[in-house]
Amino acid sequence: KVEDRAASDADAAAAIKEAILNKLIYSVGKSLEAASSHDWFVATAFVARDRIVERWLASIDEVNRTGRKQVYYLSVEFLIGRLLFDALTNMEMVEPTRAALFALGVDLDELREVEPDAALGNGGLGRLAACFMESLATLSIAAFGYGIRYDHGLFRQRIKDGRQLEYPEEWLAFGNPWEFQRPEVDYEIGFGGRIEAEHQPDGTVKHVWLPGETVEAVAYDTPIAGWRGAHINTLRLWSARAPDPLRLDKFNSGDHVGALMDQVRAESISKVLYPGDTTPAGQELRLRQEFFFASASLQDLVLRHLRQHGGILSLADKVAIQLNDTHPAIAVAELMRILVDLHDVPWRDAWAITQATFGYTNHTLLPEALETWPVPLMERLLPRHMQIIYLINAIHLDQASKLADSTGERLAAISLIDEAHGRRVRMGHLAFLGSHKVNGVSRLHSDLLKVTVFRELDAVLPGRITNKTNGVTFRRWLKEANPGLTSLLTEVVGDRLLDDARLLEKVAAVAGDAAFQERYAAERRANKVALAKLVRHRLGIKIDPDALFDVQIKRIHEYKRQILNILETIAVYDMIRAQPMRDWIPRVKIFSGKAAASYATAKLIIQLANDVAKIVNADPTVRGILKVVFLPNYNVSLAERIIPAADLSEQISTAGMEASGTGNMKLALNGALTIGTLDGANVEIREKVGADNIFIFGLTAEEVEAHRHRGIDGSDAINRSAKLAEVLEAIASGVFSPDEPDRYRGLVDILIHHDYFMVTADFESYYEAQRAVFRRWRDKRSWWRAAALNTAHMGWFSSDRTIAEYAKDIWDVPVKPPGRG
Ligand code: 26V
Repeated sequence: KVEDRAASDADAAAAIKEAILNKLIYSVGKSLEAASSHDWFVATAFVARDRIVERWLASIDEVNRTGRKQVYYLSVEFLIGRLLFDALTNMEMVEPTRAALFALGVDLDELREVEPDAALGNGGLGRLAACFMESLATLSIAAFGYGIRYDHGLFRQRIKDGRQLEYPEEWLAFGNPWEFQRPEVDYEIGFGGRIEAEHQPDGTVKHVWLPGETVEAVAYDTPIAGWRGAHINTLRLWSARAPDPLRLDKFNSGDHVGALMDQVRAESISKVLYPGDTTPAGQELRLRQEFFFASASLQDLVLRHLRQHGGILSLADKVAIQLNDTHPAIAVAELMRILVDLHDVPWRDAWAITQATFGYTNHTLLPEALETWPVPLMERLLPRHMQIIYLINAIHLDQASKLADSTGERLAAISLIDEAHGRRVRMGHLAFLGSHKVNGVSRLHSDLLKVTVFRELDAVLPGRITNKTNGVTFRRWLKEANPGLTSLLTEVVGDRLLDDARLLEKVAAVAGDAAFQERYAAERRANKVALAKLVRHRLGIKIDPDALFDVQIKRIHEYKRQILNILETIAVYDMIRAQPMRDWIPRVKIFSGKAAASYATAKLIIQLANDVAKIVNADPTVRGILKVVFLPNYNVSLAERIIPAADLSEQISTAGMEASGTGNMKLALNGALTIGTLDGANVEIREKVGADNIFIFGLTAEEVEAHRHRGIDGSDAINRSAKLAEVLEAIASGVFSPDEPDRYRGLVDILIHHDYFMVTADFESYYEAQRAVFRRWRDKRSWWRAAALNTAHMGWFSSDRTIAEYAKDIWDVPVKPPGRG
């Protein structure tokens, strides 16, 4: 048996080796001798892609034959990262490919580093979309992801003199081996122009939109393989093209630049990802992006539906569309236009189809992040859609006004038009009305939706809001990121671990076992050694793998409170200096994350972290007991290196402000203990891993609300904490910015007088929680037991579970778990 397996492994490796050589020569056009590591990467990617494509065509064929319902996931962001190991892992080719390349003198792990990250997203929302694509395929759901093929993804971050600098990102510079351009799949996207009303013989009026400008959307397809390759879906990204490549008349008259103007204007739509994160850039280009991809996606899926099923009236039976936040919400009006104007469906029927087809996921409660568009802008750019929105609104308000408890105030709150801030269209409201289900992304977040942004809509349309707690794909975030730990876990739970993540529960039985703990800790240590090497290599900072790695990795934002973490770091620094010879626990504070280019306070927080790192790391009295590291250019690939090496996971947002978090899940799964507030999915993580195995501190969402009501001055909290006062005084007086002593005075003033994010109110409680972490760390048996129990109980946070819930409760499509027949 064993010999058979070895022989077939060797056969597999030999076949892959032949295939790679073939690709290198005939598709890359290089000889063995001349090939660069990038050439080897492309050749290897092509081999994996070939195997995926075979199954892809079979999947497409099966879906066409059976005519089963299709899910469409519309998202302006897909934060994918690298794809080589996703492809190899899910096609179960990693080991034979490693052996094949080894025989060719090439190291697979070096090749892996050559691939650029596809960073077509800002943070949590975009990464969630990427995890969902993988789980959709894993569960054999017939699904398309629709988005934008940005020429440039999220900016590359460099730190110079402690400050963030942004550089353009160039993921396509060396081509993209995973995608297929589909020049024949293109649609016209209109903007502006006017509407003609044609009076029909039957007394009705037909509206014809005559756009003033058109742009073409061209499809690029990337196949997404599910676990064990059972099903392959398509990620279809749209690229903008001008209908005419150049104005020859202008060119011939000598205006060579002017000849290209229209092209530049059209193609700017898919040029670059908005790096805004949570503050809506009130930009015309952003609205153009949103309509561009929403319209292209709808035209595409309607055409596919008509080809497969003949008539438009069955759309809702065969199609489910999920709106990932409000960014594609204009699709509600666009589908109404397609149904009513282009297919002559009566308004009432069209509205029923629209609502039955769409679902809407909300990802944030931050008021500044809820998209609204000025009415004049909408009227200019999308005149017909604005008419449709007015009509939807009129019917909606008319119905609501007939309810017994209807008041003018309530009608104003549920209207699609916000009249209080200079007439703006509320895109969240449009998505809500146009959908049969609206969901938040953690239980707390979904509950809060009902009492905050959608309070009035929920009262008028009760039962529409549901919860779908986020999840992450364990193929990437456990097996690919942490192969050593995954092998150990597989020994305990069996090799169906990635088919059914709940099997991880079996680890609980051995969590207290000394021999198991030793092996668990050894895997973790190897990861920490690897991260220490990376830190040394990139920053020249030496860190001790046996120190506690305390990690905060996420976008930099005031509500995520990196500053709270920095304050605690300084408090500990002060103590070490006061009593250098106490038996301190060696700790490394690791920060990584990007700030929106226009978010001045977030950029100042980055600078503070770097300034503190510089002072602390150079202080001889500290002797390496405390190190502070800011790793530049946080992205998916860097996360894959940090997460398996983290001991402590910082999830310390102001309660009520982080919709869910997903980094919290990845870190706990890999055995980091969480220090966090009762916010987002932390609440559910505590329930699953047990209150003894997580460090919860701080105000609850309710208490934050009450506290804010009383005022947001931090003075009282500061007066009550000598430690906090001392830390703030040090920052404000320039201890960490001797070259510019006033650099952080403004930042400290915010905390003292306008502490909206409750940093001062939570400081003492956070500080105490950190001391509890230290006490636990001293008892290594207790620590590793808790870590193993975290891993054991995190199975529920697999995105397979999340997607199965969407399939059942929102999309009404069947799922087929992997690995069974
Ligand atoms: C807004 C904007 C505004 C215009 C510029 C570009 C841009 C990009 C993104 C956003 C909204 C970001 C919302 C978001 O990422 N929410 C996160 O979603 C995660 C997945 O559900 C969740 O885990 C995080 O808690 C939540 O912050």
